Amino acid sequence: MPQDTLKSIEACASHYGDQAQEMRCYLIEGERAALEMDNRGPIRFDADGELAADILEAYSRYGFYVFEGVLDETELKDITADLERMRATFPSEPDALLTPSGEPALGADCQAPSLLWSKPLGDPLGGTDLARGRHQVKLIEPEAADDAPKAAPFILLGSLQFSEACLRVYGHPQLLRVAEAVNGPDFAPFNEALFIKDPGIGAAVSWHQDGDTHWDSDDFDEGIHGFNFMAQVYGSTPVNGVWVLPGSHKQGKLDIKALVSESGSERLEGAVPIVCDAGDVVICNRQLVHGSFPNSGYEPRLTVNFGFHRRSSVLDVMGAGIHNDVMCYNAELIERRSRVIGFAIDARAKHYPDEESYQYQPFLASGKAYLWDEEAKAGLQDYNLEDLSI
Ligand SMILES: O=C(O)CCC(=O)C(=O)O
Repeated sequence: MPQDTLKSIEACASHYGDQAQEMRCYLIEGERAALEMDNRGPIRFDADGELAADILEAYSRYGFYVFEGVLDETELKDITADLERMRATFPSEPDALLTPSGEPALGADCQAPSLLWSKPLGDPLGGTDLARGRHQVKLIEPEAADDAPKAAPFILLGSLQFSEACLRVYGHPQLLRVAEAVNGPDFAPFNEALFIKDPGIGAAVSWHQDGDTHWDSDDFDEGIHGFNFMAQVYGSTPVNGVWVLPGSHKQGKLDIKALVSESGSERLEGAVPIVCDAGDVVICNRQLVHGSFPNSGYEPRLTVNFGFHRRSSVLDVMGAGIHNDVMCYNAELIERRSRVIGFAIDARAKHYPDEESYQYQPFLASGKAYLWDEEAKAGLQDYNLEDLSI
């Protein structure tokens, strides 16, 4: 274990009062168990160009897989540069329209939600009715330092309208081939966000399963609510990373309060942290029980999150109303929302001219071509009003 992670584990544990020793053991033991699992390695395709069968099998078994070394240092630097540029225009406080220096803030001209905040080391979703009550328990909210800011940036929604570097990750040809392998060649978008977990203040996301609409479906199976890619810009550790309960994506909608009670604490038995180096990209089934503790350690986490669905999971389906208004996702809406895939592929092709671009089957079938230019950029404002939220 890198020395810094151990220091962060000690720092994190020290925030948990009389549970410090249990927390310390949980973090150390969790990391050990995670690194023993056989679900990590580079993205590999077989001789026929199909995603390697053992990767698909491990993803199905555990509900997540860590693709190592997908983003190189230059691409990571582009993302952090975008984040710094965005941070410079963050509102002066939650819901403010201006930056501290009085300029229009990022997202101030958007109708759709963009930057969400939390109290430092808080768990703003846990135990609330937000997101239709999917975060059933409130995690411990440790005390932040006296000099911590009053509010910590938490989630940036509709992130692709604010960051071309994130848009280019969205158009990554190998990741899109993985999306095709898992959800079929006509896969459809879900939503995109940045999870910002600054050290000493970053908020928790309490244990939950994503997915809302299909738990009782006759066609229910492990893949019906899609998956998220989680690209790690600085890496992720047991302290700041997402924890998951392997295999829980196959078990239907679970009673998380009961899991907490059986475990005797919020430290769910059998859960493991998703441990990553910078540049790794996780595929995480949305039905997997997952969550993250407040980041009371020393290392930042920035996750470029973006998900995809099977087309059959969204076509003519009434949305859940979690990421936007309730609406029916007809073919026209899905086609319009999918334009972002086209822009991302073109933005990436322009930036990496030597890379073979991904060919998205629905565009080949419709003959539609999408160019990433100033007009396209302007047209992305509020694109997340049409996230495919199931
Ligand atoms: O990144 C995190 O801490 C939480 C991510 C998450 O809950 C999600 O992607 O659904």
